[in-house]
Amino acid sequence: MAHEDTHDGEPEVSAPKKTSVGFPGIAQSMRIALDEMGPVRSARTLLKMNHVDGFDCPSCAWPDPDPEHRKTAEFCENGAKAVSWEATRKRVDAAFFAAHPIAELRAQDDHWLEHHGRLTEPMYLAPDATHYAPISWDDAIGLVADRLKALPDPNRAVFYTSGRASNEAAFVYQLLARRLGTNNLPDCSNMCHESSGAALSETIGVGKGVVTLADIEKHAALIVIVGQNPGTNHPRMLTALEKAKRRGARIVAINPLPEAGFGRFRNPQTPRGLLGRGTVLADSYLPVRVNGDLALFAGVNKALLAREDAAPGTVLDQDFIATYCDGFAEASAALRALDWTEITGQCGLSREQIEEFAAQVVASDSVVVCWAMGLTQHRNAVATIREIVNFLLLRGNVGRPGAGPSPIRGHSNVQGDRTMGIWEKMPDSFLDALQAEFGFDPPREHGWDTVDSIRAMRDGKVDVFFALGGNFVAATPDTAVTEAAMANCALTVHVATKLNRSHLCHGREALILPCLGRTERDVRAGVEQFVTVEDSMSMVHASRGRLLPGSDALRSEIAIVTDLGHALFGDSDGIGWRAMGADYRVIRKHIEHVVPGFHAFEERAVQPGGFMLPRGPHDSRTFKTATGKARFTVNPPTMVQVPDGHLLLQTVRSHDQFNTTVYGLDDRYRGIKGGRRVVFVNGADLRAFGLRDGDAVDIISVADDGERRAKSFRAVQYPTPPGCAAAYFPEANVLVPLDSVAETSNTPASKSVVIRLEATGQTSAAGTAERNAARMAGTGAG
Ligand SMILES: Nc1nc2c(c(=O)[nH]1)N[C@H]1C(S)=C(S)[C@@H](COP(=O)(O)OP(=O)(O)OC[C@H]3O[C@@H](n4cnc5c(=O)[nH]c(N)nc54)[C@H](O)[C@@H]3O)O[C@H]1N2
Ligand SMILES: Nc1nc2c(c(=O)[nH]1)N[C@H]1C(S)=C(S)[C@@H](COP(=O)(O)OP(=O)(O)OC[C@H]3O[C@@H](n4cnc5c(=O)[nH]c(N)nc54)[C@H](O)[C@@H]3O)O[C@H]1N2
Ligand SMILES: [Mo]
Repeated sequence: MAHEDTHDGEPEVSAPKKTSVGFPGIAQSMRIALDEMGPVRSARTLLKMNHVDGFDCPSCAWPDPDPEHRKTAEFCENGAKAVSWEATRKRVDAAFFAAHPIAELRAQDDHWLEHHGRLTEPMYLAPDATHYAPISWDDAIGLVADRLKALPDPNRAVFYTSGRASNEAAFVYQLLARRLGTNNLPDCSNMCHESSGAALSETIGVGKGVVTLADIEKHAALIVIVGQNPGTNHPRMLTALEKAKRRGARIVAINPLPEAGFGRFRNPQTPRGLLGRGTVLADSYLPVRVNGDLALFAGVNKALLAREDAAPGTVLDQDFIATYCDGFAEASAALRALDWTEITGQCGLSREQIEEFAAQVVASDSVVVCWAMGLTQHRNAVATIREIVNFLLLRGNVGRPGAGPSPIRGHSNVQGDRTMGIWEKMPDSFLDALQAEFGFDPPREHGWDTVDSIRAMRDGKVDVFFALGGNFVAATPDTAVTEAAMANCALTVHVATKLNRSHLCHGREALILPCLGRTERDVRAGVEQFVTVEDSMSMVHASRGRLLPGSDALRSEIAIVTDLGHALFGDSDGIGWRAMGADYRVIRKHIEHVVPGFHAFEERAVQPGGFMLPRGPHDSRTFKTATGKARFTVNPPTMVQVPDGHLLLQTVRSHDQFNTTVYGLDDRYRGIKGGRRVVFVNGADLRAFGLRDGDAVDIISVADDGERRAKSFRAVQYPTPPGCAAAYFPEANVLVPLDSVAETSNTPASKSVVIRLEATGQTSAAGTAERNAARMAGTGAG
């Protein structure tokens, strides 16, 4: 990786890859590790990843194998990148901030900002100042407390959370917000799996997945992977899929892009994988049109019903439907009435392809459906996921081994944060428990989620924006609107490990509070502490950092939040903020009392592998829905209308990024090297626009409230269905209208952006200069 040339430039393009991992993956992550950490630290750190006595990988939320089955290095290319990035020896210290005015930093791209290294001490930006300057911890915490105390209404504060916060940090953080008197707790999940949570709570009574790693590895006969790119975003899932394949399971991938992870997998953990040809993972691949999954699943369900009609008693699980479900009559009638041309027209697949998929389903005793952002970030996302629940219920594929819905979560502890109460609308049962434990009245009125927080900030309803991690302005839609919304706040505060754009799009005053990362030793009152996390499959376990902290001044997120709690409320409220900050066991005791499923938390957290939270639908076919049954629902297929001459753009991650953290400028599997401003388009569409592969284009999104432009992209001819396009997030976020959201979940529809392309008549290299100029001018085009 050429760190000297860190600016996004003219990319080199080659054919997409059909094989994942193997030696190139290891070589790539070792390059980054050596560059960031040097050899000794690299070896020490990477060997402790995902070990029973080590730290939880801060990358994705994929579960760890049983303790007995973990490899010496439970290694994954992108996990290694995430760890190296955090454990880097580079530093962004007071001298760095003195040398670089904010205006100059804002002109840099996201890769440049983060690659300068770890933040080392608290920094303060005074009103009208041009530079951040050092501030002591006491003054920083005192300042935040003063501003919060001065609020005329606690709802003028917003507390954002990114999904890397531990259970303990999340618990004290939500406690602080609610003790202050607000439920304004937006989080990254609002932009991520909120649609899954909404659909699953309504239909099966829990907002998260119910499938375990063993279901995938050992039991499922058919694994459907829809709207997910596991080779890049959950690389360890490929190992699980390989195990499933070797015992005879079948895999169907549904995706507008033929991602490398569906092809030949060369497992870096086995000689077979490294030296042999590897294992082909997906048996079939359905190139669905972007946003066409609702129609596709409605079609499969219709086909299953037709097969049952042709041979009654052979296709549906009638006993399961009769005993455990309701709504079947209405849902099946609606599906039977659907028109095939409507279905095939929407999803872009033929009736034969859909019938063939239905045949595979009927031939499989148990089916798991895994999905991620390809489903959740559309306007019809909740309806699509509800239709997938219909699909599973039809054949009783919930509540038995190898079957069920499996939303694959993103951030390593995003699921745990929700369990701990990070949600703007926690149910009364949780708030009652909080009240009983701490003796104050938590607010009951729902707070703002991410999109509503941005609207409130834009409209001048927020004075203090506080973020526990994340990169709010880069991760959220409508970059220009969000940046202006942040500037509208009186105070913006970021608890962070690395410098990012959100620290530079600040309120009138701003603070950066540098914290420990997962990899680092956390000692409080002379005693080494650990924290806990919950993975995508409801396993809760301990995580212990091993490295010396990046600077002596770093504090844990828990210490920062509990110090703020003490500064706000002192000892008078009896909550004992200081005691929680001094000994995390105190926090775990409170969690045990407040959150269901956490009995004997302390003991169970440290047992090898941790413990599993109860999953009613899977364990006992218990469905805590409005009717106490699993619910079939009616979801008429609809999709975003795309006018002639326009495409539907989805925004994706490259192989070299973690959300807004850009490790490098390559996307190896998709054949892109050295640049991120690319837009992937079907060849026929390019020709229809009079464009050729390699042309420089602007991307213009069109919405009811007007047009938005992202400048200077390179058009790349790519095997995606006609009418579809893809570009990288966060560069493309400027195109996503704030008001374009999923129904019910309010998740930004960042994978359903209606766009057109405009040739700029220049090479994309010339565009780089223009783009930098645009960023300097703060037009939000960057
Ligand atoms: N290395 C790495 N790991 C990560 C992350 C990271 O950025 N880097 N991010 C983490 C986070 S927070 C999350 S949420 C997850 C995200 O994991 P993913 O959801 O895999 O991430 P995306 O890159 O958004 O990929 C979306 C996939 O859905 C497909 N897709 C897009 N639109 C549609 C559609 O309409 N229908 C179908 N069927 N498919 C569609 C895209 O082609 C792509 O393959 O990964 C987590 N893990
Ligand atoms: N267009 C588009 N937009 C999207 C998406 C998309 O697919 N397309 N995906 C959405 C999704 S799924 C998500 S989850 C969000 C992600 O949104 P966020 O969670 O807000 O963003 P991240 O990029 O994960 O945050 C990176 C920053 O977190 C900080 N950080 C890293 N580790 C730690 C830590 O241990 N503690 C603290 N306090 N800070 C830390 C670093 O300073 C780093 O700069 O983005 C969403 N936005
Ligand atoms: Mo996410």
